[in-house]
Amino acid sequence: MPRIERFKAAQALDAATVLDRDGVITFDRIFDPELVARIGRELQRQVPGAFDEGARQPDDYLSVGEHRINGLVPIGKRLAGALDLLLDPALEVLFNAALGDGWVYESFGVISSFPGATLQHLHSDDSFLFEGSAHDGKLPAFALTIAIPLVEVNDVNGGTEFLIGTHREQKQQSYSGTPVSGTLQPGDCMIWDFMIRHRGRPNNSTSPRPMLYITACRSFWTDAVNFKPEAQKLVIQPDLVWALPLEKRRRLKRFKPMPGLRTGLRSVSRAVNWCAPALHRGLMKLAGRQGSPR
Ligand SMILES: O=C(O)CCC(=O)C(=O)O
Repeated sequence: MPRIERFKAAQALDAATVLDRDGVITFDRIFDPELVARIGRELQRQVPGAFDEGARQPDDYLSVGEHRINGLVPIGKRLAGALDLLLDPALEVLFNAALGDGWVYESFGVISSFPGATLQHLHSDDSFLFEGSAHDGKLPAFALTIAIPLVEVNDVNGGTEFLIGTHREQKQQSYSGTPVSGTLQPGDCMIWDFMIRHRGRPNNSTSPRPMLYITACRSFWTDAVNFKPEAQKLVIQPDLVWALPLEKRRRLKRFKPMPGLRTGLRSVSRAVNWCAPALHRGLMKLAGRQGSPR
């Protein structure tokens, strides 16, 4: 009977080999559960809709099944701990091996199933690159999904189940084989190849089942399937990024700055420069600023 293999942080290279073979792996206790709990409390304050179906939904939220949502979450100062998760050394080793040295983060958000969520349809996280060609089902990983549970995930509140190995199969109408899943504790994380066929299981508990939901990918690829073209997929408070050493910052190079006074002023300045360059030059002179070289 296939199963989802579990690894410790120190086994990240072995995890990469199995991820390539099976399409999904679990890391046990890779993160400090107390840090994950703190992030969960802050997320509940900022995005109540990820914890209560009746509350305000996350930005750019998508319904991904009955009583099941997926939404983007900006990383501000109070969620800065999320960067410690993203930049964890074991993930760096795994993603280098699975996605190549130039890999980057593409999106950061949350996925929740609420009480009453039913079995999701079987799917891959992307449409099929090169569908109908000889390359279909033969591609190395180009994107990975990272799910970090904020509560225990078990048979009652329903984790995600996978058809092992289907990331290397051509698209089919139906699949044989028995889907497998596994329990998760806060501090664990599950990582899967975008192409593996999987689905969320029913949530038969009385509580929500939120997980941080993140995409990492090769540098040529961007997610044009799961988000609107204008979606802000990775929004971070800029000083949190600039404070990082270069080798960590490069994993976040797709980030968009959190809107604040400075970004607002910069947008107004750009608009004035575009519509009335002479006025813009005058204003910049008044403000004692040189135009910035591009
Ligand atoms: O909720 C889950 O367990 C998985 C959800 C999922 O795979 C998706 O929405 O793409």
